[in-house]
Amino acid sequence: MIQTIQTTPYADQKMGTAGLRKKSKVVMQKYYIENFVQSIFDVIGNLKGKTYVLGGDGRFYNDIAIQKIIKMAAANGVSKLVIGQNGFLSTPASSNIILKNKLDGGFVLSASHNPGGENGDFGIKYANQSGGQCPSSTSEEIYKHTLNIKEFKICDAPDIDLSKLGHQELCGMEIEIIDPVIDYVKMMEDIFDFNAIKQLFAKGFTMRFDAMNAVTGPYAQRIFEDILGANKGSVVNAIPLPDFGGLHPDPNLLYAKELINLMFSDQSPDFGAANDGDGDRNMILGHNFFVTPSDSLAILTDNYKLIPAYKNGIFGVAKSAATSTAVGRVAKAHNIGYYEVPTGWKYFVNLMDSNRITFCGEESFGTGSSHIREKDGIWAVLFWLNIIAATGKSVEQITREHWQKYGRSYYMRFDFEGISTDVADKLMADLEAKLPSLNGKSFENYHISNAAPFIYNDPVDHSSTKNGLIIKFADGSRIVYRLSGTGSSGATLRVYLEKYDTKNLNGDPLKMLENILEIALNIAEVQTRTGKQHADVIT
Ligand code: G16
Repeated sequence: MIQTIQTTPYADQKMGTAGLRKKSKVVMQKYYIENFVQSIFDVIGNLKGKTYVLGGDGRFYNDIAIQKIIKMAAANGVSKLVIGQNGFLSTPASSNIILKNKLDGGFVLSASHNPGGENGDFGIKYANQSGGQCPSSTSEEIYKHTLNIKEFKICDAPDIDLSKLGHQELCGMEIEIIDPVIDYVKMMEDIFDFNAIKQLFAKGFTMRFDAMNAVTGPYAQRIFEDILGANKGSVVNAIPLPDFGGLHPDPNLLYAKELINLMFSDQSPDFGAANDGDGDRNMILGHNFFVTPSDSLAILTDNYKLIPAYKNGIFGVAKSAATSTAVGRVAKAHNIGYYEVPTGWKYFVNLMDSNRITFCGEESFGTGSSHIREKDGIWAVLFWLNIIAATGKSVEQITREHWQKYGRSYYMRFDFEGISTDVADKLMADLEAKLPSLNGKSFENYHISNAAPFIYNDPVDHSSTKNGLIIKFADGSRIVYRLSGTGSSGATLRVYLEKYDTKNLNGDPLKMLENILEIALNIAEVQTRTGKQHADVIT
């Protein structure tokens, strides 16, 4: 039943910030998935005795890709696959299953927050035994392999019935179909004070969780409504759909419109949150109030003692370089380790594995802890609910008190999308060449104290990674430039701005950052080079 089929390479199977992300139609090309997956199996090698997790966010083409991967895993000698029922598994749930059962890795079929559907995006994230995505050195090896691939192995058999829980067998490989939610719920119960949160809801506290027609709907309904007692209907857009019902499943101010409109209205519940396609991103809202992901990381870290799993102490905390420096001040106050890494959750994994950090987060709506090796959307929501239950304070009160204590990092990100790759690469290369000449220069009242590429030297594996360009000002303000690594075509320039203030805590972020924005756009010649006068997305 095992067939070896001849194929020819594709030149574009390079993983980005988080796995391979492509237009669905690209992935639907003949043997596209097969080439990529065979390359992973070939690079891992020696698959006998190995067990992998498999699942996804249910987006378009998941059903086809998952059957291909099952049959290829069997043909390549994998011993066992653990698969989420009907092919569903959120990224955090998958990481948990790998870690808890000490498995060899896994595959999540998702392009995360990117839209789905035949005209949307598709993706594959490959995790190794750490429960986190493979390091860049491995993805580079896999990419090289894809460029020379000549054949793949596949088991010639009918499709597996993914709706049936329990054990099956294919070409000598064991398959276990599991409930995707049970283990994840148990893990959350072990971390947070569910009784306190239950009492909060029992007293009439209201919330709205927008699952954006993506994978977290079933997890959120089980946890928030069934277990914690939030009103029925608190979780909306709860059924995962192949095209996310036309939504862009990115929990931010632009794409989670329905939730934003509600939270900024008179009908607002006490608390609002959204997750992305595969359940690793989160957005936190209060009545008329938005918490930036950078502030959220700082606030969660500052309140770790309120959470049962962390109350006895945490290691350190880490953030991506582009994320605001707010959490750095908290780390200093608590005298815990503090690390800055390149954008990409995989860079946190070594720090967690070596007990250097417990918490980590990114400006791109990602927060998490060492309970798994991926960011975790529902974890962040539960953390906020636990703080609210323990303090009796609102989201706005908690955040404002945090600013009183530590000062406020005004922070925004401006994305210039759909730029040609050549233009974007040249903009970054020219800017990098210009950085040394900017050191010591002043723009209006802003004095540049340091302008340099961000270079990360991993303290564990000693690898070195360059990611983005940073301009620091004497008053603590910062500009960070990066090209996104999660797009499926063209390039996206991200310009991240931060201004720290200890006195004016109630300003409008756009107003507070308008001078730095102008400086940032001028220095990099963004408008003339991209032809865009304004950012396409502002978060
Ligand atoms: C992925 C990574 C994150 C990263 C984000 C944005 O998230 O896991 O670590 O911050 O992409 O990356 P970029 O700025 O390169 O587009 P996700 O949720 O898409 O898997």
